[in-house]
Amino acid sequence: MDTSASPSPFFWGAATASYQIEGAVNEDGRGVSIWDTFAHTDGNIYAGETGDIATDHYHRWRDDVRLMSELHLNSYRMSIAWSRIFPEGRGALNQAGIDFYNRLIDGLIAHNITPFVTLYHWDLPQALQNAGGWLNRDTAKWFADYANVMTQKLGDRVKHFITLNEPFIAVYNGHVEGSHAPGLKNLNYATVVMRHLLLGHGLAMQALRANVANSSAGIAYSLAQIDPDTDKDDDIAAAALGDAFINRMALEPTLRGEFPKEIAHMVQEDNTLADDLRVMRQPMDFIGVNYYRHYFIRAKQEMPGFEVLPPKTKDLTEMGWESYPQGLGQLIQRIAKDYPGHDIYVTESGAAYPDVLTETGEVHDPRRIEYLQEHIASMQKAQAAGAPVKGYFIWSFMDNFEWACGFKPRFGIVYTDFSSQRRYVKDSGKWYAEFIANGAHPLK
Ligand code: IFM
Repeated sequence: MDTSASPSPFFWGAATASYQIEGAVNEDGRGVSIWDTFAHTDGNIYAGETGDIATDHYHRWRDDVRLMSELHLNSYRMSIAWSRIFPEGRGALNQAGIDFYNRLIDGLIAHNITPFVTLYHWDLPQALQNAGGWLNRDTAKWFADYANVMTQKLGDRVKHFITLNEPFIAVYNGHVEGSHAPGLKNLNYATVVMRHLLLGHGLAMQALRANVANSSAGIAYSLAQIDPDTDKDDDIAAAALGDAFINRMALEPTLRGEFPKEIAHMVQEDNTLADDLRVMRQPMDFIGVNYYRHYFIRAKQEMPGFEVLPPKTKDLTEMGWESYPQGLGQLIQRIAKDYPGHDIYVTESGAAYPDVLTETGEVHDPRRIEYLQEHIASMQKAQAAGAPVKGYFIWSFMDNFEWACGFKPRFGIVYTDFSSQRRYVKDSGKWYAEFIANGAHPLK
């Protein structure tokens, strides 16, 4: 727990994840992850792209950190590739992996950039998938072992840890819909995988607390603003069920020690459930909000009993997602009210738009600037209303490998030319830098 007396600054940062930026998949002893396997399987990724090279951050991190500092970021959210540390997921430790992250973290600190380290951003070592992946309860224990090592190694300099990134997306995209690694498709897997991920979180938190003095830790939840399609009773009930499935399946066990009542029937009742829930509910310092989506939901007969409708507006990002800034403020206020006693970080917020690099090396992205301004304004309003928001991280620092969509959607405030690997600061990056440098005053 953070017991230091001096108040923290507001964290203005940007976020990335290991598989999306690092590349160097065969270097310095890194083991294979489920994303290597999934991306190298025909038909899984747009245009057959992979993260083999990604943004080559593994080799270019020094320049990237310098650029973050030039953009006045005071914080940076990054993730660790588990298979660089344990190539087989467990067992023999790969010191070269630790060395890489040590150098990166020292580089960030030398530039006065506070690292926020995510331990799991979806790149499970393939060897553990071969043993059942998150369907295997032991994976929770292996995750805790890995978290134990990482927090021992980094905890003298890193205080902010995020155990899991978006557990619901790992569950749904990876194990129900199959659009993400490991590509499984079974609704019955949802609560099994969630249970093991959250058990892993709880065990990892215990290790982290033992290893890191003055730690500040939490989860980055994927949270959507959800509204019923109509005011009919069955749509209202379906929206509550959708909210239980999409938002609260990860929130409630970790913050209240129970699965939401609407989906309790999907959870296997066995003699370890009560103990597992106790472990999942570890005291957390902050709740991370990754916010991108606004869903209208209506009732549906078939499982899971609700249906998410297509967006009702034409103003969509390149991902086909509605820009709905007021949803961020609504969610923040709801989280502050329903789960009091935690700081709140917007651990991801941002948008993909089809950017064009001009011949003079500029990228004019007014829609992204507008998106960011509106979302920051919405967050600031929630803060002014009393919500304890302490940081905002743009997704993403630079254009990178957007999972099944490959390199097509560009989320960065820095443009990546994937053929030369040169970086170009977009207008949105310049705007963010100026906004921070001028004191980050409330936006309208
Ligand atoms: O790129 C992802 C990130 O890895 C997790 N949150 C959503 C982003 C945009 O899809």
